[in-house]
Formats: sequence, C-alpha cells, structure tokens
Amino acid sequence: MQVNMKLAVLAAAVALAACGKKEEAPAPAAAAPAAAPAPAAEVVVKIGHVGPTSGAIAHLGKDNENGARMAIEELNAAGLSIGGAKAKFELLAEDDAADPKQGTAAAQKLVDAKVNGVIGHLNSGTTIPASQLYNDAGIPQISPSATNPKYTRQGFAGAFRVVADDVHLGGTLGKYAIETLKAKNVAVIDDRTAYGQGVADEFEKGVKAAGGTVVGREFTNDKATDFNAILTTLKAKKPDVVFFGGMDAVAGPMLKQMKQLGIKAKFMGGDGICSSELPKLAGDGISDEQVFCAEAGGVEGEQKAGMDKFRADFKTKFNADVQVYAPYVYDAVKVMANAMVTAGSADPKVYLPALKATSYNGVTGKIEFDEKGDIKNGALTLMTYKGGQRTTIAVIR
Ligand code: ABU
Repeated sequence: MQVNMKLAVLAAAVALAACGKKEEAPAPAAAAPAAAPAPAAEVVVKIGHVGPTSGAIAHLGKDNENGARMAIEELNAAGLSIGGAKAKFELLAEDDAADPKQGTAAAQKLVDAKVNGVIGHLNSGTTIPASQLYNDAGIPQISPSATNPKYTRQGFAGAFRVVADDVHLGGTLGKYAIETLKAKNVAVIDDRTAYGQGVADEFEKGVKAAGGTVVGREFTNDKATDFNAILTTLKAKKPDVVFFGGMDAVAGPMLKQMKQLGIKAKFMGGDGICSSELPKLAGDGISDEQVFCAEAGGVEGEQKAGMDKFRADFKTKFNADVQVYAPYVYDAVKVMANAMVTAGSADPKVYLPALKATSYNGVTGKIEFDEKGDIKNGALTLMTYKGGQRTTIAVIR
C-alpha cells in the first residue's frame, strides 16, 4: 500500500473514532470497491437516579440504585431501537444522603448533564424540592418510593410516581390499627420529615375516622438515637399501638428502647420502616407479630410469580435481599424506556406524552398514571415480621 493510501485510511479511522461511532474504518478502495453499508446510528440515553447511598439509610438507597442497574443492564442486553437508532442506556447515579440540600445539588448535577429522564429520589424530603429543578429543565421524573402526596400535586407535567401515596398508606394503617388489631388508644411519633410527619398525620386521621383515640403525639428527628424521654411520656398514656412515621434506621433503635422500657404495645409504621433490614436494626427489640407496616405497592395472584423471580434474580446478582423498593425502581426505568421506544425519541418533549399514556405490566403489577402522575389503583402490602423475616399479611387496594 502506498504511503498516501495508508494516511487516507488512518485519517478515516481517526475521524470515525472522534465521532464515537463503533463502525470500523472503511477498507481502501482498491481492496474493497463495493460501498460500505451506512453506519447504524446509536443514541445514548442518560437515565439519572438519585437516592441516599450514604448515611443511615444507605441500605435503602443502594437497594433502589441496584434496581435501576438491573433494569439498565437488561435494556442494553435487549438491543432496543429508539427512532431507528440503537439505544445505549447509561445510568448516572447520584447520592443525596436523604438530605434536601444534597438532593437539589444532585438534581442540578443531573440537569447539567442533560439527562433524558430521572428515577428518584427515594425520600419525599428530597424528591419534592428536586422536582422543581427537573420541571424547570423539562426533564421527566418518576419517583419509585417518595409517598408524600405533595410531589404530584404541584401541577408538574413530568412528575410521576409508581407507588401509592401517604393518604392511602397512613389512612389504611390507621383503620387497620383500630378495626383489625383492635387498638383503642394509639400513640404517634414522627421524625419531622416530609414523609414521616405526613404519613403520621394520615395515620391519625385514619385512627380517628375508625373510632380510635390518639392518646399522645411526640416527635424526634431522622438522625436521633435516644428516644427515652418521648417513650417514657407515651408509656404513661398506656397506648395499645405506637405508630412511627419515619425510616427503619430510627425505628430499629426505638424498638430496642421500647423493650428496655417495658412498653408492650404493638409497633406500626409506613413503608419507611417496612424493610428487610428492620429486624437487624431492632435486634432483640422486635418479636414475632409485634410490628405491622405496609409497602406502598404489591402484587397478588398470577403476578406474584414475576415478583418472586425478580427477588430471586436480585439476590443472585447483588447477594442481597430486596429491601423495599428495588422492584419499583426497576419498573420505573423500564416504563421510561418504554415511553421513549413508543415515541421513537429520547427527547423529553417528544416522549412525555407516551409516558403519560403508559400502560405497562411490570414486576410490580400494572402501571398506568392518573392526571396528576400518580399510579392508578395503587396497592398496599400489609406486612408483619416473623422469625426475623418480612411476612405478607394481605395486598389491599
Ligand atoms: N415512602 C417512604 C420513604 C420515602 C419517603 O417518602 O420519604
């Protein structure tokens, strides 16, 4: 090969590499006279994910993030096309440490990175302020776990949620405490977060509507470890049930201290305490059928097999049990990708109508959104703990 020809081949290869195309450089004309086929285009789809992968509830943040990783890997393995171009999905995972300020900083990072969509955040207290940034930037967001109703009541066209909200969750648990657990007097504690306070308020409403009495209301914060003062105050009021609005990292030590103080009341909480980790966090503070909580979603009947398979695959892949919301994150990523494929574009403006019109059968059941962006006909799974394991009582709608 002449030197000029070699240089021409080299230049072509460099130009293609600079374009990020995966095709090989065309062979010299003398060696391959036939025209090379047009290179297949590739579209890179950036999916942002935010959750607390550091701090006291890092186990929950990592659970969510792993759900996203699993979905992204499967999407890439499926070789999907979007608008005729091969889609390559990339996960941009950020840590917000469950802190509202870090949440908005993480959101700004994703906005600056021009992500095509966001799955997250995990906490209501981070999801709500971050949603303003995504809305301003026109980036669709699906929360897989934030349950405060305000998130989808801000009038943001691109805010979606694949779980039930705290009105459903807290209200149902309040009714359950009175009608099924036969409690008459309940005490309520919350951690003053957007989630904890909100779900505790809804629980109180549910208790009162079912004819129960709230004998005491106390609060703590999401980093507290000493609850002796508030538990001693509540013990004097002889509650049948203590409800805690907050997360498992606080509920665990609270259960231990309830036992030390000789409080024999049942303990209830929302989805934030309803993790696989709770028995480890509570140690000997938890006994069989003492704790009642609910996940803000759930499947039953034929759909259970898909969820069981997801849990088994997740365990094999990450050597960890699902905590609470990994399957919902997994479905949220798939729902977003499905809307892009349907619309033939990863441009938020173009795929948003398809996202709104979603009708998707996932491992967490049927996902369709109402006019606010909330899941239609959302389920709850009531759970207790037996032998240190989460045990399903019932799936209710
Ligand atoms: N839904 C419980 C945990 C997340 C949150 O709403 O803050």
